[in-house]
Amino acid sequence: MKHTRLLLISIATFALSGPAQDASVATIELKPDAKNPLGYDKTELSVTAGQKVKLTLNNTGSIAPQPHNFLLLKPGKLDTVGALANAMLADPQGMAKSYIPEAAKPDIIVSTKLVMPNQSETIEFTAPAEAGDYPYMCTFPGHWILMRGVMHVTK
Ligand SMILES: [Cu+2]
Repeated sequence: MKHTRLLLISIATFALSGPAQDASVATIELKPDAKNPLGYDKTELSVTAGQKVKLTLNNTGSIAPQPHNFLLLKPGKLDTVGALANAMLADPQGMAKSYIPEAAKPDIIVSTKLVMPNQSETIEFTAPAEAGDYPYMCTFPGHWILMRGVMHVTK
């Protein structure tokens, strides 16, 4: 009798804390574009300032599979980080560093590691508190020119 009751309580607790109950989390899935292997399928994202974000980079469905990553940057930093990403092409440790430039770290809000074809990675973070347009990009060599987008953060 006692056991049944405990079980019911834990099921109820689980249901309340389950992800489907939490409408305040922005759930985003990004994939390579089905037709353009060097682009994301979404080039614009919208979240609310300070909102919890659960973002999955799902590297499937591309006609030409490639590794990809996702870096969310401070406003106005796309070209700066892009130039650093280009310079990493010559770095023999590039792959091990997920092609995330060390010098770009102050400009990176959040990033995934390099996600191989048919793999995915989910990151959870809090959207910036300041409203604005935050660029995102893939820093695998040669990708960022096309593989980029903007996360609109609104109040
Ligand atoms: Cu890429």
